[in-house]
Amino acid sequence: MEIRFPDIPLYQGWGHPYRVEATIRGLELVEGHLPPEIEGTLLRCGPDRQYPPRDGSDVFIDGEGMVHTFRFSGGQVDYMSRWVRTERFVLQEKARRALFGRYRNRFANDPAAGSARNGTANTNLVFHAGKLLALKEDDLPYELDPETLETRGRSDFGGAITSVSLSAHPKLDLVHDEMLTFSYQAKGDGTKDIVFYALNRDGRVVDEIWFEMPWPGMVHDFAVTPNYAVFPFFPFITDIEAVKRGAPFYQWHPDEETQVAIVPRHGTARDIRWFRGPTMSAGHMMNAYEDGSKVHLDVCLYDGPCFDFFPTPSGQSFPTPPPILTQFTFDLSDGKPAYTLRPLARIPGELPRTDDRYQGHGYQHGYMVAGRGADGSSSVGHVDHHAGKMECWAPGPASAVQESQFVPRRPDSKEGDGYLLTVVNRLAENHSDLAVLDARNVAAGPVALFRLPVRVRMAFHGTWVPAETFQTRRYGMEIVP
Ligand code: V55
Ligand code: FE
Repeated sequence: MEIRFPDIPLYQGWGHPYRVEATIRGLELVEGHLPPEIEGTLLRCGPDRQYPPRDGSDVFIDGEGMVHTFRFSGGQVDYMSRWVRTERFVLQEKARRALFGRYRNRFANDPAAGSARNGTANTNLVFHAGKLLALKEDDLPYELDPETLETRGRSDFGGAITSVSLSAHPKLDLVHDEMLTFSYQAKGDGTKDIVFYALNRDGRVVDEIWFEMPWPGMVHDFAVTPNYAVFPFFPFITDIEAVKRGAPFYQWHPDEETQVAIVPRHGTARDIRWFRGPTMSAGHMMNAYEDGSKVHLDVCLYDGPCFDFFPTPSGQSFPTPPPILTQFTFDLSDGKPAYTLRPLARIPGELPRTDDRYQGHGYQHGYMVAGRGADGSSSVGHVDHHAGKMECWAPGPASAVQESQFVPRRPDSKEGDGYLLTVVNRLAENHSDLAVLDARNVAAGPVALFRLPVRVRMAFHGTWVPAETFQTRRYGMEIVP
């Protein structure tokens, strides 16, 4: 069987499948100096096609999970990339070809895929309760060896998780070592079930709230505050009968409103408050926090469908302007189901992050991938919510940044006092760099810049694990008032 990737826009230039597992001991430093207090590992995850897709088409959220690690130790940075050996990957490796159909469509699988799960582990990583997990929202996590990145197998936390999948956007409470997460379509493809989980530092489920979504939807991300879990439902809806006939896994329903569930974390499904508003969509939340009787939720919000490859049931797709960081405000005191919207930035941005210690709390600093030039370039954006200002660092022509990771200078540093670690894609030169920015002065550009001889294909999300945390299994971080 010949291996020939189709000539589709997704695979042109930087997007071409890379399929390289690399090991580089000691990246080359080309600018500045590495601050010695950065000790730990940046882990990132993204898709990379193992074999040409079965029907010649692909979407950027599919493809086998490739994990990238940057280990900062003793003044040097080691890089490693490894595919996650999912059930799907291993079967395809033996067959030497793709066996799985279109994105999440198990009805389009080769019979040789049998009853194996579609999960690609291609979206994010989390280290919790001593486990390093690679995540994709349509399957349970895959546990990896933190040292070698060898795949240990799928994990349901020893039977504690009974949903069929777990979100790729868990939130970690870095002070109390809790993981807050959820599963949607939690009883199988096309089901309306959703469940919120809180797992303690030992990986035991301490809160579990099941409820029903308004429809069998896509819930890519959520947000938490000390008292609430916030779930927005945008109308990307699964019609499993249409999927059987070959339709995309989701269809966009412009006639449905946005609905938001505010779930009391320690309450029951009966206590959920529902809100409604105009049809919009989003993948990613920057943060949420409480303010008296109000809950604020900051979202990279699209005025339309954020994916053009999930058209309406009649096959219509819409061009959607780029996302604007926008605050939803829910007032829990007045009993009304409406929310308000307020833009927080003028420059479009995606892949929002914060100083992770402040997830769920009032916060000043946010970080995003900002803007997008005609040549595919983009910038690191720093939003200062208190000053109402945004500053950017552009890495230069034909250079795009990936999602930034904040690293606090010390576990008890003030909010935003630390560094941003950002992979920079040199689109014309076909390699990547790793930039280390002072998070208090993003516009000044990197304090250290490392050059990789290889490219780091677009990864979605990642996490930072301090060197000690791999040993102690504790983050031991503090929130400074
Ligand atoms: C999203 C991303 C996914 C996915 C479903 O950004 C939704 C939204 C990276 O994979 O499978
Ligand atoms: Fe995501």
